[in-house]
Amino acid sequence: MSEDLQYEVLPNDYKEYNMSFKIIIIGDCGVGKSCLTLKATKNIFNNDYQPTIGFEFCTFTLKMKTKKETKIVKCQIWDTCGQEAYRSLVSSFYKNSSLAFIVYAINDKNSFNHIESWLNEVKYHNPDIKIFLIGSKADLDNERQVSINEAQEIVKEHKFQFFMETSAKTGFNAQNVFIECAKTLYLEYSNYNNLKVEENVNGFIVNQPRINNDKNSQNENYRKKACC
Ligand SMILES: Nc1nc2c(ncn2[C@@H]2O[C@H](COP(=O)(O)OP(=O)(O)OP(=O)(O)O)[C@@H](O)[C@H]2O)c(=O)[nH]1
Ligand SMILES: [Mg+2]
Repeated sequence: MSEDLQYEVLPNDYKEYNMSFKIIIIGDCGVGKSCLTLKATKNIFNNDYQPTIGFEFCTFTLKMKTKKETKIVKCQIWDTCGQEAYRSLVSSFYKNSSLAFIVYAINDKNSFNHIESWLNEVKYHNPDIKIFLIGSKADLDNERQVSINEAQEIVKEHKFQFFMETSAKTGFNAQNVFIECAKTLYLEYSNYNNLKVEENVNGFIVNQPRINNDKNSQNENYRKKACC
């Protein structure tokens, strides 16, 4: 199915969708979570640091086309603040998210060393969540403190779904990580089509589907979580 998958990024204000997923963006203060989101969704980059207070919300919508079907996939993106003081507020978002971006900056070894603590926190609240690792500020290669090899090792060790370096400043891979995220979730949950979930104009919401080995209970769980 993935070979024949084509996609088109839709405008920000596109309202309709068939599938909607919650994505949470976490990582230390100042690693560039908000800038990455802003670049990918609005093509804006700001050099000034304006720390996020609590969280910010935006969307990224893609039209997915295969030989079999066309579906609109909406990612609801929760861009969180890295400040310790807001940890308990942020953790309340983990539970209903399908995928998390853990972001570190390639020129900040500390932010890389904290990946495991972010991972433990998110997995504690949501063991089934998928994780993308993002190495931000790739334009600052001359200040690099984290090699691609080091990042790939941690990806292998923790079985993260995906890893990519990005730059909000140059736009390098900024949209690509969100496209990859929408594709990953679409491909995983398009397999549930045989459940014949009724769809209306707003589509259905796939909210933290749980994966387990029992196919029947997996399907049953999905039925409960899908709503029209
Ligand atoms: N050179 C460079 N600077 C960046 C990049 N992304 C972000 N920055 C800068 O890094 C600083 C912090 O960026 P933010 O996106 O606000 O960081 P954040 O992770 O959202 O921070 P909190 O909201 O406090 O958790 C800002 O001064 C940005 O201009 C990048 O890709 N390249
Ligand atoms: Mg921010």
